[in-house]
Amino acid sequence: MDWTRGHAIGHGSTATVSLATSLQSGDVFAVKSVELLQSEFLQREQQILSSITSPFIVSYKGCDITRENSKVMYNLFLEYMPSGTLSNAIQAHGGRLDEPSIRNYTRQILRGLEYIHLNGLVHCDIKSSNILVGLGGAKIADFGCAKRVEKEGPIAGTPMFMAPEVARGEEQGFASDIWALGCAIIEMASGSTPWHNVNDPVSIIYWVGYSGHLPDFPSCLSEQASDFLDKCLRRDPRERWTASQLLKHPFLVGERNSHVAKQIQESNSSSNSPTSILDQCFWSSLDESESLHNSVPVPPSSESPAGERIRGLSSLSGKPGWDWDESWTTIRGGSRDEGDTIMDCIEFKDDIVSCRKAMAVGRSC
Ligand code: 3AM
Repeated sequence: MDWTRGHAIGHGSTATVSLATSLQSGDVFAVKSVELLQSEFLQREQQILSSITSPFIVSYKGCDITRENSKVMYNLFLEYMPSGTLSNAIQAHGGRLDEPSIRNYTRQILRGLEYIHLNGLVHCDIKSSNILVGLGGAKIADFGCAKRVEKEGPIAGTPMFMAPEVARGEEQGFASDIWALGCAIIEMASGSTPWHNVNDPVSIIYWVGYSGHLPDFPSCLSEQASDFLDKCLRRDPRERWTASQLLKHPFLVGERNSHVAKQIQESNSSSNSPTSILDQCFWSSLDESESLHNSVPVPPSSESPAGERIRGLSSLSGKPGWDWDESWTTIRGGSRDEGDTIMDCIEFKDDIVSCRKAMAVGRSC
């Protein structure tokens, strides 16, 4: 397809997004572009998007390679979503959405999640800035971290949206997307990300993975909405509801179908033998300064056994790669050579210098 690039409409963590026009049809679309040499995530997104189609997923329209200003660019064509991200929509509504809007967006995101999960895919980076809004509602976008559930892969995502099992580097499956959806509901209801009072990523990962705590539930939510959130934010992934189950929750379908939810609840509690997700060895290794009773997480000391555990996250077989902007964007793993340190993957910004120091302990930088 011949096309011309228009103005830039956004900047993601891996690419710049511009408006584009097809020279043949005059159709307007969005083009996500990055230099070919750095296009691994965009190419991964292309592979996934080109294999799926749903009204709740941003549509794939093709890809090509161009030479522009002596740079070779990889371009991914997407349907144009004129209203920007859900994050933009939250800000435009004064920092929080009302419950009917939260319900509508949640239903649309869940339909997208149900579809990709049924197709064996995990998104791995659900958050309001990766949901695009158009005239017909919300669609899931940014599949740069997505993976097939059966494939062992590196941990990816955004610290404050990470499920406990992801933060601990154990697994990243369908249930991890459901936890992230719960975090996106907190964003819609409160205008803040979960754990927003914690200001460095090491503390967040530590806290999410090992504290046993849940994010604060926004007090403005109705009982039904809070119950829905509770089904998303179970620390044990086996206790979290699936996308299909959540689509039948009374918050989305209304009270008259609440008996379906009751059945789901009963079958969940009989099929799961609840086990503590807390790692006793870890807890027994905590010293006083790392006590659970701290209201603000304390990063583990580099010398402590808990510190060892956190540092261990960086040497998992699929070690995390770190990359975020000032609004805490995405950790992406897997693109680095074996010899790289975790720190090589961080885009340094003033506010994460403390993280740089903390994560660099014991590793060459
Ligand atoms: O940089 P901001 O947040 O303003 O809205 C998306 C976001 O804008 C925009 O690109 C930025 C990074 O994701 N964007 C991404 N895909 C888009 C699409 N298909 C898009 N805008 C319109 N249509």
